[in-house]
Amino acid sequence: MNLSSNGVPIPFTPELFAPLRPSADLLSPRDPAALRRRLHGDGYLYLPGLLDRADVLRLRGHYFSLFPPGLLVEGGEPEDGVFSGRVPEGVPEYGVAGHPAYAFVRSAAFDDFVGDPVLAALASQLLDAEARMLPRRILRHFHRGTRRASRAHVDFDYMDQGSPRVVTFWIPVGDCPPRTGALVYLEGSHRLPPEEYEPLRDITDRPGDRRQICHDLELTAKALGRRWLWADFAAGDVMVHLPRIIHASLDTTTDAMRLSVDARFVRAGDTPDPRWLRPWSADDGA
Ligand SMILES: O=C(O)CCC(=O)C(=O)O
Repeated sequence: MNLSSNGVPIPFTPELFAPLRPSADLLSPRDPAALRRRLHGDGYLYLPGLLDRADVLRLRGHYFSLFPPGLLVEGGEPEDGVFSGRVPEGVPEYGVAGHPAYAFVRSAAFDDFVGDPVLAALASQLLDAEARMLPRRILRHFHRGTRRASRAHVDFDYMDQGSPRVVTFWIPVGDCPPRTGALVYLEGSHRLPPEEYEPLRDITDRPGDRRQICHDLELTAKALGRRWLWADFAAGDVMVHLPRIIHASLDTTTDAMRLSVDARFVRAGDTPDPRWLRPWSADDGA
């Protein structure tokens, strides 16, 4: 498997990669205390099939149907989201006002999807208190040819003006194997003191942004002596992670486009980072 992130190749070897541990067995029967223990032990919960696959694919189709003709391969169904190889002319920059993603995260269809009571109930169990979803919910859409992905980072560095008691739900909106641009997690990295990865921030393809850790995933794994945990995500799967686990995404190299949502919950009684109280747009600076 040829993998890269932000154009930097990373060999798919047992030295650098290992599978994520699935935790769906803790859902039925539901064992909230065991789920919390697993989340804090591993830094993440991988929950295959938590959502209804058909609902997820419907949302995928809804998003891709908002584009002018030309984005999808000729005769392709929006639910499949197969890229034609070109973005139609006139589509504004990704995620800003006028781009379909901007209206989409403000739409009733999106609200209904992320408002699924299954997600809120799980968030409350994991936070051990009534949970509140933060309004800044991010839609990420990548297609082949861009060599763009999320650099290694921890969520807390983007939301450090509020309660650190946050859980992130990452939801692939469509099947998302590694080559479609899946998320990968650095094993056990939620336990690392930030000073340990601080030096990696100097090795960056984006000088001036100290929030990301590194764009080179092989270097990050070797420097920190840990493997990247991966899965062959399918529509319906959900990842939950803690705000201090290092994660990143791989480049999309398949014809199928990568679409995902990330939504974050805090305890209803906690004070969240104020930058997360408005709907997302790609140019909001948060
Ligand atoms: O989807 C991605 O590429 C990044 C998502 C992410 O960092 C998150 O959900 O916290």
